[in-house]
Amino acid sequence: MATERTFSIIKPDATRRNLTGAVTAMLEEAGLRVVASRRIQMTREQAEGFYAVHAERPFFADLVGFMVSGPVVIQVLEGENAVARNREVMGATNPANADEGTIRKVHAESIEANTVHGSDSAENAAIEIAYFFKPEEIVG
Ligand code: RTP
Ligand code: MG
Repeated sequence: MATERTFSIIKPDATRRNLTGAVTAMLEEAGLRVVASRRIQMTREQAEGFYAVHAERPFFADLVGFMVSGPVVIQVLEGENAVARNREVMGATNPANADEGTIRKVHAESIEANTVHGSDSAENAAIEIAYFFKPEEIVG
């Protein structure tokens, strides 16, 4: 399996609780390497564009409101099978359904305030990475 990259967001519920390091440690322990990282306050326009695929979903407005409610840490993660490995360590969207030891089981507050985002395919990872990072900001 070749080295792959995925896109991660440490969400506002986690930065608010000072969990950036704790979450990053769990990602690193899962075999992922942080090859780009930046703390930002997302604008409403950025959040709407990022989640455009969910625009018609009933939770869209709440989701955008949540994602701009505080700082986030955007990261590019690199490793073997990085997309799947990251989804595995994140756990299920709803923390009530997440496996023991996953980031969402350990840290998430609710189905919305669920601590992390991770790309769901290699194709989307490339799109999401390019949405926030210039190539020269990623150092593998
Ligand atoms: P993500 O995109 O953040 O990695 O999460 P995911 O793939 O596990 O979940 P997705 O279906 O893509 O949903 C994106 C985010 O929207 C919020 N959500 N709220 N209130 C609700 O029913 C609901 N469902 C989803 C969560 O923050 C979810 O991570
Ligand atoms: Mg998703």
